Amino acid sequence: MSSSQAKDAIRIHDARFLASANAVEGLPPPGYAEVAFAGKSNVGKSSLINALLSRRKLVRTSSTPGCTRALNLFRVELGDASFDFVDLPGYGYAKRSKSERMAWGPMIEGFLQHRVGLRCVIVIVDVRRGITDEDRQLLEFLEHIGRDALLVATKLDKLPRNKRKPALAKLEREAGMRVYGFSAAEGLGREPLWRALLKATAIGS
Ligand SMILES: Nc1nc2c(ncn2[C@@H]2O[C@H](COP(=O)(O)OP(=O)(O)OP(=O)(O)O)[C@@H](O)[C@H]2O)c(=O)[nH]1
Ligand SMILES: [Mg+2]
Repeated sequence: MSSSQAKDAIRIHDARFLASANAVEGLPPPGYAEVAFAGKSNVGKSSLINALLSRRKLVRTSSTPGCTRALNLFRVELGDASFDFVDLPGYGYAKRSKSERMAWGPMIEGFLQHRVGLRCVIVIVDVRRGITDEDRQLLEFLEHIGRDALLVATKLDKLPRNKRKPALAKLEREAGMRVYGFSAAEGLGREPLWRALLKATAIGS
């Protein structure tokens, strides 16, 4: 990393767990601009949050799908801006009841539709699996309700280096929008995603 990159790197002053709830009504009132992380179960949402925050274990992760079951709120402080990050339960988890599996569930839908502090939704897919029907439904739903979305393809480290760019380009064609490559395991893509996030929430330059 060059010295100018190091100087510009996003540094987290503080990141801490704030609250957990099973419905929007159970969350504290919005404090700062909120960024939510959504995606299929086990895709790597919680790991991505830890990587963005440079914390190894702030958010609980697991190789067993269905690890995150509630809406979990984390307060994030940069030098000159604060955010609340919301880790959402994954959708498409086969062991849940049928009604829960139908789409992404009433809890997530309620949050996405009604949470007034929400500024941006990060939709996460597995770079090896691409965009599923549910991911597409979610992106269409977000567009329909006027929410800004950023699409992230994670687990990039699972692909050989020469397959990464073509896989991201293919995903961009399929999605019709920019795709941010990421790897929580290798810390790839952290800075570009932070920049996009700051822009989408209109905080920072
Ligand atoms: N190799 C690799 N593994 C990852 C990456 N991100 C997550 N994982 C692994 O994938 C599994 C699921 O990660 P989580 O972050 O718990 O996924 P999640 O989307 O929060 O899962 P749910 O809360 O169950 O919906 C864990 O075993 C992680 O270690 C990545 O970038 N690379
Ligand atoms: Mg999780």
